[in-house]
Amino acid sequence: MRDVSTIAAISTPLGTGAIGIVRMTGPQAVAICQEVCHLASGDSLSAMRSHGLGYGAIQDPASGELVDEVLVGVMRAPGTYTREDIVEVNSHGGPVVQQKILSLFLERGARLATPGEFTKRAFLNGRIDLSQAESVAQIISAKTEAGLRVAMAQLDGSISREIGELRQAILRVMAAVEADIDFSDVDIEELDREQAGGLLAEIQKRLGDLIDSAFVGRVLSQGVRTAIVGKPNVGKSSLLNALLMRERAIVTEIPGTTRDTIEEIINVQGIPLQLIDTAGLRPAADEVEQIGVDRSRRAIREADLVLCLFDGSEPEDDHDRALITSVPSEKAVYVINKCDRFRGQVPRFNQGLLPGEPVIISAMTRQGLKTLKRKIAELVVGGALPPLEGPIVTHERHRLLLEQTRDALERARQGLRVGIGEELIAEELRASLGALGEITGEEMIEGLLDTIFREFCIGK
Ligand SMILES: Nc1nc2c(ncn2[C@@H]2O[C@H](COP(=O)(O)OP(=O)(O)OP(=O)(O)O)[C@@H](O)[C@H]2O)c(=O)[nH]1
Ligand SMILES: [Mg+2]
Repeated sequence: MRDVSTIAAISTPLGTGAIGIVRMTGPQAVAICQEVCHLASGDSLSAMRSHGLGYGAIQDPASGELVDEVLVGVMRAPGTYTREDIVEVNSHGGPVVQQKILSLFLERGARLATPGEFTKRAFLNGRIDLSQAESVAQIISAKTEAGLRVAMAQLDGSISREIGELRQAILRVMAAVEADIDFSDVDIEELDREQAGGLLAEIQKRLGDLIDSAFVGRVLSQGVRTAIVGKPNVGKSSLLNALLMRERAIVTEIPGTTRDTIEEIINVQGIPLQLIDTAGLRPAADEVEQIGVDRSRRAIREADLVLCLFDGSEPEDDHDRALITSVPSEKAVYVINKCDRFRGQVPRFNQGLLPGEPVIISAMTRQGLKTLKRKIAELVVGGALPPLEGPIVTHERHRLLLEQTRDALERARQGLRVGIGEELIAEELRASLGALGEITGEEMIEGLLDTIFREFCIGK
């Protein structure tokens, strides 16, 4: 059922800023705003030209009190973000001012928007499909230019178009196996079973490419979780600071300085790394340190990449050996620090213990950091990001549905090959269409929208 309420929210971040925007969408948006907004021109808000800006003031009708001087934008349906009437009030960016304007709207019948509800309406009113709506949250949270480009392409319909073409192709196969279905809306020529099987294999190949793109997509949109681990005092926090190029974490000569994990994002050759500095791994001296050590262990488990740090100016000990065995070598980068202390000589730390070639650095003098970054990029994407051509899947939800589609098509193809009944094949094909439809939102399952839009910020 169509929601005809009018909703409002503060759309700019809470806090102080030069300008703040309170936004309202729905059939009553203009009427509600008109009750509290007076244009300097003396015109009424409803007389304003669509997509124009008016200068005026917001006044509380109950007290007569002037709330703020504002610029008001009126955008009329259907050529708007939500395809409904939208009013945007640009006020001074103080939280009290914005809250007051919002309250005036709510008192007059608007409802506070839930997270992502403006975008949800854009979807429900048919302006964009679900995959495009999901890209909006991604544009907002993009961490690198490449991540932004991929999210923008998705908003522009890169995924929607690919899904549309795959859908048409599956429908052609369906027509071949299920002769009495009415496919008058699809432009199809007759296929025999063998051709249908060939077409299915082609579709599966395209699905495979899409599924493969999900790795790069995830890297770009979420970043690579990269934990820096090692025993106390090897220079983990110093390395975090050196990579960030600012003094983010406390560094001292006292072992056990870092007690909680610290997370920051850096950009390494276009790849966003979510760096996590951890508490030094050793038998903890107290409860606080123990919690820190537990968190470090969790960081190792959850990380995509682990920088295992050692102090090259000291011989290895049991803590170093324990670390080497506790990190799976596929996701480990071995780093020997403090090379300024053994300049020109071999480190005292025995490199022979390591399952892979270490990078030798000094977090203090920054020596070796470029090599370390290059090694990280190599491990994550084989050196450089692949060219971002064609649609790239960035959502885990989409990847899982694409896999479901591919599996259903595989069963259909096998069915065609061994000659099972048409109904069974048609059923698999329908399942594959259903999974594709869930990506774009043509096919809706209970609770799906709530899960998706919960991730959004309020006011978007
Ligand atoms: N000479 C030299 N000293 C370093 C280098 N990196 C770190 N240090 C020193 O080593 C000490 C420990 O550095 P931290 O970065 O706090 O070490 P950590 O691994 O974070 O230690 P915890 O948080 O206690 O686990 C400090 O005195 C740093 O100045 C380096 O490359 N060369
Ligand atoms: Mg530290």
